[in-house]
Amino acid sequence: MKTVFASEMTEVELEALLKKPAFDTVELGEKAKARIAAAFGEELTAAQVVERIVGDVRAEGDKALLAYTEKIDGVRLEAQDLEIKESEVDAAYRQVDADTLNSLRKAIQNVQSFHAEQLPKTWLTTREYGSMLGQKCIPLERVGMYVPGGTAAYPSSVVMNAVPAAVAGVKEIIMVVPPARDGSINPLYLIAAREAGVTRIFKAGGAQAVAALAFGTDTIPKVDKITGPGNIFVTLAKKAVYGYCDIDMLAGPSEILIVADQTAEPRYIAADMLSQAEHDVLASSIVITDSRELADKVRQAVEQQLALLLRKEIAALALERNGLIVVTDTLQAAMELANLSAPEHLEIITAEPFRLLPYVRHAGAVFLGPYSPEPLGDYFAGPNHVLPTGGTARFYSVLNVETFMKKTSIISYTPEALAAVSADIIRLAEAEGLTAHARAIQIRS
Ligand code: HSO
Ligand code: ZN
Repeated sequence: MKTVFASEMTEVELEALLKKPAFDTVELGEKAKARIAAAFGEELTAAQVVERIVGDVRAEGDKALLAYTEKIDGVRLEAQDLEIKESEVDAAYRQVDADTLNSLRKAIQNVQSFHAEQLPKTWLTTREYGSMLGQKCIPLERVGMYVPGGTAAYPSSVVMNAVPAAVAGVKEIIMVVPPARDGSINPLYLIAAREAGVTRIFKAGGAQAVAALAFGTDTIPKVDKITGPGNIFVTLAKKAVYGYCDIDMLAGPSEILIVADQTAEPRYIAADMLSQAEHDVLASSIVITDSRELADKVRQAVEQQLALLLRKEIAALALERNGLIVVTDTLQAAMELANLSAPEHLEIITAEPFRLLPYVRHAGAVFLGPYSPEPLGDYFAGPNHVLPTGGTARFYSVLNVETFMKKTSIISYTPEALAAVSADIIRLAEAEGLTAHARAIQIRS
């Protein structure tokens, strides 16, 4: 993990350190390359793999989906095995202990009540001569949520995707999840799905599952929007199907950036950095502080705590690659650099964190004060943990209820209201050379 002094660096150097590489420039690991070569019989880039899979599933539906599930996930299924049955979900409940179920239900409650506050209102106002204008908020009818398998299997993400959709009023919430090599699905996934309001679950993963949701197959229904994070293949597939359906965002590896001053507890900062580093070898953990002393203590604390972790290899590699401590002259300068990075999670652990809140311009979620650690938001507080990464917090929002809704405008004029504006409309229509438009107004006068 590097420590740098902002005052000794040029803006360009700081930018290079803090800005994240684009989601599609991620280099495939040797293992992934070997798996591609084995599955396709030739070396292909991630983009080429996705193009092939999406094209095949679009053209051949279930047949291609099942073929890729066998080829890539190593699981041989028939079309009738794709959907998880109610009895399988019932069985999952017998595999999970009561305390875990209880904690999950409390978390869902919190996520529900937070998202209920976000419900947008349909409105109608009266204007001149009794005309009315308004906006109707309508839930999407059917959405698909992608849930990753492998080491990134998070039942909490099922909750974070499904609950806002359910609160929005989406009738059909379809979940896709890649099966493990033995064809099984993590029981907590199934329980989280039922508890959070998922209506159907299919065993399918990767780009093939995204394509199946976007275009529909005989078994998997076509959805209006696909949400949820996944690996590079899933992300590229979402980008490829955008326009056939909507998508939430293009997500990359997890990130945390902590702005702290000398009053912060270094052990807390180290723990929070590690909480993101353990997600992925590509995760990034950054501290920006105006205290050189704190910077040194954080570094020591990270080393001490790293050894205790189950996933220490992953966390160590992530910190080696993307761990960073930046020392600035002032906290204001620290906030400027935080905005430059536009992190997924921004923690502010200073004497008066709320004083820095007005400086936040780009961040997925902000955690204020020493008792608001990032995992509180990952699991429990209520706000969503599906957040923009890779600097995309400049333009994407956190997943929310409106992600699952659309808006339709409402216009209703009376004869008097239309008469009062007819001349203006006719003039504008004629200026565009659209006489039929002009006539549609004239004919009513
Ligand atoms: N921090 C992750 C979400 C997560 N953490 C799920 C634990 N489980 C991305 O926001
Ligand atoms: Zn997390």
